[in-house]
Amino acid sequence: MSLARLIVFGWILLLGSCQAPAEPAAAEWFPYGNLPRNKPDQPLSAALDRVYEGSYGSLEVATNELFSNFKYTPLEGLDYRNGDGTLSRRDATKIMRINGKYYVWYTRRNTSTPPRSSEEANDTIPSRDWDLAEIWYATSEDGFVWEEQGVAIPRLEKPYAGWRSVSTPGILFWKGKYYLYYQAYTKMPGGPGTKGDDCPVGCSVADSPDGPWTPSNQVVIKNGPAGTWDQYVIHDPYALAYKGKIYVYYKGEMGGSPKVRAQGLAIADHPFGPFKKHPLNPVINSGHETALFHFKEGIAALVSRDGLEHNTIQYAPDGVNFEVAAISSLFPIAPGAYVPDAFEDNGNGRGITWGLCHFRNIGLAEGKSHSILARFDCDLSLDWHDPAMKESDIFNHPNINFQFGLSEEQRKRIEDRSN
Ligand code: AAL
Repeated sequence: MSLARLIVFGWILLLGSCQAPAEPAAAEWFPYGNLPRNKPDQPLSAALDRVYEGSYGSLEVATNELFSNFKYTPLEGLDYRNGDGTLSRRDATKIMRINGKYYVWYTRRNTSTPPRSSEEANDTIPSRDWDLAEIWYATSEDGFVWEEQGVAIPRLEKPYAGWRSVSTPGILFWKGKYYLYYQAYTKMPGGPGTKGDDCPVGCSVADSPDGPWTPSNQVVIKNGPAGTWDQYVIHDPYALAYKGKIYVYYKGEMGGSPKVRAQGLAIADHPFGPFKKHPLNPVINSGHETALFHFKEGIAALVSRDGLEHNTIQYAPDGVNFEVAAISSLFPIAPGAYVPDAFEDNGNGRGITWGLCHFRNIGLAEGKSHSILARFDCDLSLDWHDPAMKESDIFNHPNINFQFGLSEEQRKRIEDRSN
């Protein structure tokens, strides 16, 4: 090619690169209407490509079985002493239906005072809402009206883990027996010599959901070795039967401010262990108290509160490699879902439609901090379709947003910046 032709060709390329790309031919436009379920055979942007390459399954949230919004209902039947902060219930387990009744276990704190600072706390004054706590349980005919039945796991005797407090239970039904996992404190949460909320996990067994419960008197899921991501905290033990084994998902905390939290997985053949932590831990990069449930051949997770992928519903076809399947809002905090097939392990998980959650720090400003249990409903089920649960654009009164206003310091900084 002569120099002259090279110069002309170069100008054409240069001008071409400065011009907007040519409009696609009609055949290449992204199709309208039936919201293609299968990836169109044409160039796609990253945003459209991940619709088909990720776990979304479809561009349309209304047909995404793992998308739902959440509706809330106050529970009847549980007293909180007019919210004086001495009685708190939180961190509900998965719900089980046994002999025609729903069962749930939860952290119950009944102390002479509401939680105080770690400096003021002692053997009778709690340092946190879940300090000096026990595991209690309640039953219900309909999931709305609940009747508290009594203590399931009292604090253990010294020196066993759990003598300071037992909290945040997880329920497992395995080979005809019931197992309760729980955070087993030997140190005051947030107290001296801790990183803030250090504890391992203990476990107790019963032949009946009404007890009596016998503790294993051993730590069943140990903190990781020094320098590892879960060296201080093994929280929120959540057990499912999967692939013929016991899968316990749990939360670890990795320092940082606010703390970086992630979810790990420990697997065992027996409820008391030994548990082997998965080599790919952490398996979820966000979340706090995370509810999981069988879905098709895999495991789905409600990932709320913390982290890059908070307020997402995630799915792992193998129970280990989770991908974001949907994003939602107004997530339930510390969800304990009713998971009818939690212990069936049949490779055909059907999903969930409701559960209990909690609202925390109620009365905090008045020095009466406590938590209450509540009910959430959703449509994350393959056997149910409620279009009202499939709307992503929820409307809330502006006063809700105005409650989350600027602090005085932020407002001043903004005004100073604009002056
Ligand atoms: C909960 C859970 C664990 C934490 C505290 C009580 O929501 O994450 O149990 O330790 O908060």
